[in-house]
This record gives sequence, C-alpha cells and structure tokens, in this order.
Amino acid sequence: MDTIPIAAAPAPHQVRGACPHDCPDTCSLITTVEDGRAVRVQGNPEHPPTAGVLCTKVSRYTERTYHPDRLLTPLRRTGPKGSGQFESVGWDEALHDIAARLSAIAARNAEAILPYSYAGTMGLVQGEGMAARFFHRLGASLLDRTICASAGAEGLMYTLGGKVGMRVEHFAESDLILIWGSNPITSSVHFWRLAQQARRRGARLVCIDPRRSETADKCDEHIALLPGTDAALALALMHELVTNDWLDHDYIERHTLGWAQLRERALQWTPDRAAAVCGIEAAQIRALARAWGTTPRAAIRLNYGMQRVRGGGNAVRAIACLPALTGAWRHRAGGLLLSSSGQYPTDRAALQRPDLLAGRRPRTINMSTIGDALLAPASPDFGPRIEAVVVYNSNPLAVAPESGKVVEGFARDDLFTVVIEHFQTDTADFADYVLPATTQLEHWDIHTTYGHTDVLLNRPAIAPMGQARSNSAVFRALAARMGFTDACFADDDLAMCRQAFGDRVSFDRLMADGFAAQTLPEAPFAHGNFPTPSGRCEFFSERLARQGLDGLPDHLPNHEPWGSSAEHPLAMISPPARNFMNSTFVNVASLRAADDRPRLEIHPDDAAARGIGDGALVRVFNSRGEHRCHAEVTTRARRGVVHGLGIWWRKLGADGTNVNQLTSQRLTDLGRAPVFYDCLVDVQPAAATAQALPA
Ligand SMILES: Nc1nc2c(c(=O)[nH]1)N[C@H]1C(S)=C(S)[C@@H](COP(=O)(O)OP(=O)(O)OC[C@H]3O[C@@H](n4cnc5c(=O)[nH]c(N)nc54)[C@H](O)[C@@H]3O)O[C@H]1N2
Ligand SMILES: Nc1nc2c(c(=O)[nH]1)N[C@H]1C(S)=C(S)[C@@H](COP(=O)(O)OP(=O)(O)OC[C@H]3O[C@@H](n4cnc5c(=O)[nH]c(N)nc54)[C@H](O)[C@@H]3O)O[C@H]1N2
Ligand code: SF4
Ligand SMILES: [Mo]
Repeated sequence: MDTIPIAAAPAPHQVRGACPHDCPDTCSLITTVEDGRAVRVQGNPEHPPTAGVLCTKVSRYTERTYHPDRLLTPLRRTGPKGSGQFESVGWDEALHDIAARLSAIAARNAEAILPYSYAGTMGLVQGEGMAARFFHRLGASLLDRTICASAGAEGLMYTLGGKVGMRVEHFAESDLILIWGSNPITSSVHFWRLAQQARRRGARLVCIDPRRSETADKCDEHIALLPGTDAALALALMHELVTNDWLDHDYIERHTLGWAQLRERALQWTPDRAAAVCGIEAAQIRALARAWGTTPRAAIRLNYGMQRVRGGGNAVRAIACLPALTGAWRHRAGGLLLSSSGQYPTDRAALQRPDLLAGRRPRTINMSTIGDALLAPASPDFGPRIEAVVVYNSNPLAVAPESGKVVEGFARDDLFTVVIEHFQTDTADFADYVLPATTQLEHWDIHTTYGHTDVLLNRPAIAPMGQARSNSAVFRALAARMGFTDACFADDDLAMCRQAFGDRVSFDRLMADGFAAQTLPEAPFAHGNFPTPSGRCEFFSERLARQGLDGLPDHLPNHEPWGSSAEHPLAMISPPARNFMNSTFVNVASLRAADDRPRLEIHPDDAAARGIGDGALVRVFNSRGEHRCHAEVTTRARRGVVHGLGIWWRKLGADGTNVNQLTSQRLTDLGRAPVFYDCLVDVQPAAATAQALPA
C-alpha cells in the first residue's frame, strides 16, 4: 500500500510511481522501500501498458539513485570552465548569489537570460512547471524545444491534425505492421511486446531502417534504405497503390483532402526511381505496396528516428497519408501511430502560467542551435547577447548538435551558467553553480506519455538524497529570493499535480492506483473526424501553401546527401543505444559493462577499403570536427552508412568528444528540428593518421 509520510513508515512498503524518462512506454513503477531506502524498482503488473515489466535501464534505477557520484550539495566553480573543479557551498549562499546575478542581468534586459531544458524528466511538474512560471515572470527568452520531435510533430499536425493516431494496444490485432524509423527492442520494449503478440497471431512485421537493428533482426523483412529517403519510399508505395488500384475510394472521397494533386505527385515516383534514391531494390517496394494495399488491418509504428534529416517533416507527411489511401483507419488495428501525446486534456496554462509574461513577448531561442546562439553577438535580429543560461533536465554539451560550437559557447567567461543535475555531466563541468536535483524516487510528479494514453502519478518513495531539491523547489526558492510574490509561487508539488488536469482526470483514482486510463474512441478516424481545419486527412495542406511551402508532401534530399561528397563518402546516423537513455545512464557501471566504450558500426567492405579491423581505434571526421572511437565491423551497417550508437558523455570517450562533434546545426524542413542523421563523414584508422602527420 502507498504511504505518504516517508520516514515514518516502519515496515517494508511499496510506492507507486511513473517512469520519468523520454520513452513512449511511460511505465507504472512500484518501488519497494525498506528502512527508508529504495531496494527495488519494478514494473506494475496492474498497469496494462507496463504489464509488470521494465526495461533493463530502469530496473537499475536504484543503482542510479544511490550512485556514489550523485550530487548531494550545491557546488560553486573554483577552476576554469570545463575543468570540473568545484567547492561545496550552502543552499543559502548559492541561491543568494544566483538570484543576485540573474536580477542584475534582468535589470538590463531579462531576455539575456535563457532556460535550457528538455526531457531528463517528462514530468509536468518537474519539467516545465514551476520553472516555466519562474521564467515567464522573469521575462527571460523563451526556448523552442525542438531537439527531438518537432519535425515529425509538425508533419503530423499538417496531415492528421495533431499528435494523434492508433491506440497502441490495438497493434496486437494488426495483420501487417511496418516498424518505420524505430528500434522498439531498444527504445520502446512494450510496443515490441504488442508486435510479437500480433506476430503470434500471424501478422507480418516489416522494419524500415538503414541499420539492421535488433528489431530488424527479428522482423519478417528488413528494408535498409539510405538515411533520409523515406518520403521517396512512401511516394513510390502510393504509386503502386494507384496503378494497382489498391485504394479505398470511398474513404478517400469522404475523409481526405487533395487526392487529385497527391495522385499526380505519386505517379512521378515509380518504384525504379525511388529504389535508386533509397538504395534498395524496386522489387522490395512493389512487394511492400502489395502487402500494404491488400491487408485491411495494416498499421504503421512510425517513430522519430526517420525525421532527424532535412526532409523529416515531409517524410512524416508522406507516410501519414498511407493509411487513409487504403482505408486502414476504418479498423482499430489499422492506421498509424507516431505520438499519442496530443490526446491529453492537460491544462498547460495552469501549470506554466504564460500570463505571467504580462504582455511581454520575449524572443525565442531554438535549443537545437544553442551553439550558434551562445556565440551570437547582440544584434537587431538576434537581440541581446545571452548572458546567463539555467540548464535543467538536459545535457546540451552531449546532446546538442555540433558540439564544438556548444562547448565554445558554454566556455565563455562572460556567461553565467547554472546547471541543476543529478550528476556532474559534461554540461555541469561548465557551470558556475551546480545544484543537486532529486530523482523520480524523491519527488512528486504527474505524467502524460507519447505511446499509450494513460495519466500516471509519481509519489516520492524516499526522502531527498543529501541536500537535493526538486526542480520546482529550486525555482520556488529562486522566485522568493528575486521577490516574485505571485501566489502561484507558493504552490507545492502535490498542488501542481492536481492542477495539471483539474477535474478532467480523477485525482482520487491516481492517488489510489498510480495511473488512470482515459476514455477514447477505439478507431479514432474510422469516420474521418481528423483534428485538421477541414476535418479530413490533409494530403494537401492549405496551411503550408499559405506559408509559401509545398502543400503536398515530397522527398527533400538531405542537406548532406549520400554520394554528394568524395571527401566524406559515408552517411553517419547516431541512434539510441539499448542500455542508455540519451546521455542518461552512461555513468551507471552495470549498464556500461554491456556497452563499454563508444563504437562506430561499419560494414566489412567499407572497413576493409580503409584498412580498419574490428575493434580498431578510428577517427571519424568531417569539416565540423573529429571524434575518436572504436570500430565495430558488422553487417548491421549497410555499405556507405555508419552508426555511432548512443549519446556518450564526452568525458568518458576516447578523446573527450562524442558523435555530436560531427553533426550539424542545420534544421529540418518543418519544425526547426536538428538533423542528427543527415551527416556525412569519413573514417580512418586513428593510428594511420598519427603516422601521416608531419614529423
Ligand atoms: N534505450 C533507449 N531508449 C530510448 C532512448 C535511448 O536513448 N535509449 N531515447 C528515447 C528518445 S529521446 C526517443 S526520441 C525515442 C526514439 O525512439 P525511436 O525514434 O523509435 O528511436 P530508435 O529506437 O532509435 O529508432 C530509430 C531508428 O531509426 C533508424 N533511422 C535512422 N535514420 C533513419 C532514416 O532516415 N530512416 C529510417 N526509416 N530510419 C532511420 C535508426 O537506425 C534507428 O534504428 O527513444 C526513446 N527511447
Ligand atoms: N547524435 C545524436 N544526438 C541526439 C540524439 C540522437 O539520436 N543522436 N537524440 C536527440 C533526442 S531524441 C533527444 S530527446 C535529446 C535528449 O537530450 P536530453 O533531454 O538532454 O537528455 P539526456 O541526455 O538524457 O539528459 C537529461 C539530463 O537530465 C538530468 N535529469 C533527469 N531528471 C532530472 C530532474 O528531475 N531534475 C534535473 N534537474 N535534472 C534531471 C539527467 O541526469 C540528464 O543528465 O538528445 C538529442 N541528441
Ligand atoms: S524507459 Fe521506457 S521501458 Fe524503460 S521503464 Fe521507462 S517507460 Fe518503461
Ligand atoms: Mo527524443
């Protein structure tokens, strides 16, 4: 049974929580506490999407929580930026100094202050809850949180009307599942469970991914296209649907917009043309089209892996048209799911209080180009130079593109940086103050997800470690120091959990069970009703056309298309590693035992052509930089494409860099998102390079 007073609980007991990580599965957690110490974190068997199972990472959550390197006191920098030299200080002193520094900057121009945060926790309270109130009241620059999903989100918004789609549980009843740009065995293991249920019933699973991922290994078919060519594939599938008349004319007529135009575009994409662009066989495209066109309960699990390229938004648009063409949406086990997060009645205004801006309209800084932003001088276009950054729930030194510039920006001596963290990350090394944060076992929060559609409540299981405070407690204290007296700064975390949904979700149920399911339609678009302006699936988007953009989806070649550079002939993608969560968990010993050093997967032919043996130290390079890691010679890589898995901590790598040393700050077609997987490089044995250097 759950208990609220933590220290008072004598006997071993269990506390219900929610996994905070940026994973579509958002599991319901059960933490066993003995003598005030969390001894086990397990999946809640009563929560259907969790089904009693957690991934390897989070089943090690106690190891991370009680890690000997947990930050337990506030720290003030004593050495040069980046050196990692700090001294312990008291909260009073730290908060006093930080408030004074921020107040002084705000007195000149609050827009010179920037929050930087992402999804270290996906909680609505410890994410953009009290923090948003604080920065709104301050009038700081706004942050455009584009680093993960905004290209796909916009693509979906223009086509289907929002982050909406199939209910994930119904994939178990599908007869054909395209796992497109996703490696669920790594990144969404509960979806994989559903796909296997479908398969046991006879479903066919097709994986569309340049990499022969762990998931591709286990599917019936793998289509290993070149990175950034998904729209070409989708358009050629449409070509086949048209020429073979595998179309649901009634559905198209009643529930879609712009079919005549899309049909014409699709007819330009013969399988042969697309095959040449995608680097695959035309026969594979024809077979896939036949399967999609002749299977009523056909479903696509699309994921964000395919939208981290220049044309990512258009690619999502093209793929999102496929279920409407064949009327797959008529069935609850047909359609598409990229994200379910648009299906919550969240009261963001109550949580984040944008009204505290009081008419001010601060500029917006794109988090995906933080390197350039930190280096930008004041100008009429840009506004004031950034003078202070407050980082929480993110590790930009490791995760943001073109890290050479990000490091240069954070190294500025005239930049005041506060990092709220669990650990001394690469980013924390550049802070003026590091403040210790609580983990999910130590604070309240409330969660939506982007996979299933339940709401989850997270209760604290143990007392905060050391002097750690929750993000909201830190921003509450800073607000007080800065003289913000608005009543909302007195709300405690539990009150904020209640505000997130008001009466729209039963808080009693959340308190009792830890989760609450929403009542939603089984087959949301069986009869149209898309949340677009027209209520239809918009093949042609007037909204895009009005912005002077193509109203139809198209294939937009990468910024750095494969084959376009003799100097950098390899395309590099850098998808998640199974045992890490972005850069989180990289410092957890038991997880690193399985993934002991940064690797680059490379095809045997590409390796042989460069004299690279398995396990060799290599330099991966392009015009933006160089990163050293160890080669893994493997047919997981197709010829011409290399994979740098996982977002390593820079300081744990061979030369103090990670793959983002190579990625660019260019953006996607829609959503202003980064293009992590649109990146050309070459690779050489590191030793050979050393010999080639002049004596
Ligand atoms: N274990 C683990 N789980 C995670 C994460 C993690 O770091 N580790 N990260 C979490 C986060 S933040 C997110 S956003 C989600 C991401 O979840 P997904 O988007 O499902 O990401 P991945 O599972 O990495 O799958 C991406 C796949 O896309 C492939 N890919 C790369 N480029 C292309 C392309 O151009 N076209 C196609 N078709 N495929 C391409 C990659 O090879 C990879 O196998 O996962 C979450 N879950
Ligand atoms: N090359 C390459 N780069 C990528 C990607 C890729 O596939 N390839 N993926 C991109 C994607 S999809 C994403 S989402 C981003 C992820 O980028 P981030 O959201 O920055 O993710 P993490 O690296 O996990 O860093 C989260 C940090 O938040 C901290 N944290 C966790 N909980 C709390 C809390 O309650 N309070 C505070 N104060 N801190 C907390 C953790 O300790 C951790 O250091 O990375 C992007 N970068
Ligand atoms: S990371 Fe994903 S699979 Fe693992 S416990 Fe959290 S929600 Fe579940
Ligand atoms: Mo992400």
